[in-house]
Amino acid sequence: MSLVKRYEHNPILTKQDIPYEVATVHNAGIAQYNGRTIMLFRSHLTNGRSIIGKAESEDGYHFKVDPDPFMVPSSQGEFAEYEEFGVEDPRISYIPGDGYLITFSAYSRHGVLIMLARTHDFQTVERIGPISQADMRNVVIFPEKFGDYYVRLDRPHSEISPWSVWISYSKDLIHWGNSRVIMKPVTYHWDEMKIGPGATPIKTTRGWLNIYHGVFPTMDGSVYRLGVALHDLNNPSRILGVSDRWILEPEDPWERVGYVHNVVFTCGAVKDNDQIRIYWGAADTVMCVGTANTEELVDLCLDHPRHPMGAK
Ligand code: BMA
Repeated sequence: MSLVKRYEHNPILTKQDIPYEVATVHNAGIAQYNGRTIMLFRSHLTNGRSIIGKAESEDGYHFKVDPDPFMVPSSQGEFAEYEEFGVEDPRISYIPGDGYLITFSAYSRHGVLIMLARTHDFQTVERIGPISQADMRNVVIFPEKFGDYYVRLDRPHSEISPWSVWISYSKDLIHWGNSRVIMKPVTYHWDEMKIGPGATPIKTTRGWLNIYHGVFPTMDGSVYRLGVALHDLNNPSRILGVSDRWILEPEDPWERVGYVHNVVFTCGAVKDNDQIRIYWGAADTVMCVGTANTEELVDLCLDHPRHPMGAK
């Protein structure tokens, strides 16, 4: 049984839809803006480095792509040194009063770190600056403040393994701290190699739903799947349950074969009545979408849990 119902016309965006030359279209951040669904997708250029494009849709399934990229690596100014090798995997969080906050991975000779940018209209975008040291990836900010604090999920990309999900706090979006690890892979489990935050967390009546990715190493390379965890509404460092089973794995031909085989990877999902529309990059090559019932995902976290910290 698949909890995520794939859209029958997947993939919804491929390089053929892009008006400029790219090799891939994947790992898109998603937001609702003025009643439309905005997609900020990553594309590899034909030199292997990544940029971020923008597409928008009235129904969440049919997207129209902007004629020009939305963000390319800065070529001048104080951040150019950190974006030289590309910008990847954006996540978007709308916080009333703050606008649309975009976290993305910036690659350079100094490693990978997280940059924060902001837009109010998806026409112009302002870089706020780096919000981590190297090496860090997959940072996603909760779309609400907790008291005086912004809260984010982190994934240090370090020598220390297995790579796990951390949480950090900030009063001003720039200086983050009080960091701690809250969720780890489970040995000989579908996510045993590494896990990382995926979509911007979605608020439900029973907790924040965190759709994350988990990786399993095989003789044929790594398999990226999606799982779900539920975080306490008032204290997101407290995990109420992590589902023992995955919710999505590579099955369709374009999920199994592509730039990187056997990958489903999400950076964004949105509420759609009682459903969640989940968007995922497939095989690092195309974008797909599917829906899942919100309450079913929450039940899964609570009814079939595994230990958040990886204990057996
Ligand atoms: C991860 C990141 C993602 C990518 C995935 C599969 O480490 O690089 O951007 O989708 O690998 O290649």
